[in-house]
Amino acid sequence: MMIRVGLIGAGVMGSDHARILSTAVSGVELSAVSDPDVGRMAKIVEICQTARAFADPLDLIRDTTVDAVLVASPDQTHSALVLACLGIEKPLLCEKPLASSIEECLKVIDREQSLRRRLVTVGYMRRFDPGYVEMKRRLEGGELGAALVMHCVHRNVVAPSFMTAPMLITNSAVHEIDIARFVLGREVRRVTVVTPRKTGLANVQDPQIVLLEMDNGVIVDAEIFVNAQYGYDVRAELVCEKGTIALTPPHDVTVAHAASEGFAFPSDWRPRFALAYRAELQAWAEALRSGVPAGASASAWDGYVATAVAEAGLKSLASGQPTEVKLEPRPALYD
Ligand code: ISE
Repeated sequence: MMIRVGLIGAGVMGSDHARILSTAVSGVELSAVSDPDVGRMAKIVEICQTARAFADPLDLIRDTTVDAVLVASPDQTHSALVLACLGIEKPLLCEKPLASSIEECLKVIDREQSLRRRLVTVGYMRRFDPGYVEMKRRLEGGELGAALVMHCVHRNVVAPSFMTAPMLITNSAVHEIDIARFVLGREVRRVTVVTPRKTGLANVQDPQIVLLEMDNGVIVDAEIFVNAQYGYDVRAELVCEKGTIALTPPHDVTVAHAASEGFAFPSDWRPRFALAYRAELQAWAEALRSGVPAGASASAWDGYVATAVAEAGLKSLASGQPTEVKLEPRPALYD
């Protein structure tokens, strides 16, 4: 039997998820959609005719034809929708970030713990990107020795007009925070945000360098540059004792033309992480069927940690000082 998914949010990510769910993921069908914009909802129903439109997302969550919920609405709405799902014990995948504050994340964790089972998955999709998966595998294989430094680059073409300086951390750098924890298998103990000369092509402080000090001394430096103009470009190189492991920019062909040779950068994260989004949603579909969360996927705990590290980053951005990360004890549910 198909698992019926209700989608909340039909913007950039929501409509991409709808497309992937209805064309590339087995075992699920999109049965409902909710978005304040009626036109956007209609577009989803057009491409996915099994979906019924709901004006109120809470009605969608409660509807008995919805077995699981995919939350892809604006960041500040996430935690209330997640709590509404947990209130009736409905499993969900919430786009990153889980919530906008540590307190809201902890409410989700408390609620999930009281249910004694994991119903929340957070959409940190890079955990399913073949490059990062291979980086983690090679590190754990041990042939390169211990990890020492991780260099990361996160560049967007142009940021939307509502992007503020703190959002470079809460909206973009959270991916670097999550993937560094995932690949290295360690927690972040201190964050420092350094602000280089600002680009003249944006009004906010852009770029920013986010330095993460892991609890075993590994340093992660992440350049976050959301108005880089030339293309969507995510890089990572892990420097180990006996060698390095670097992502190769994914592209199908290299074109030689007009005295140069190269490949095109995508314009945003959807094509760059297409395989990751698809694998993440397929893993979620299988987890919904089996009731066992996918090993690689981010839990509510991972969502909380990313937000806690990001909050330390915000303090460092404001003060210019290194800022300690203080985490709550990890509940057994997330072991
Ligand atoms: C966006 O919200 C995403 O999640 C993308 O993956 C990220 O690269 C981008 O910087 C964010 O704004």
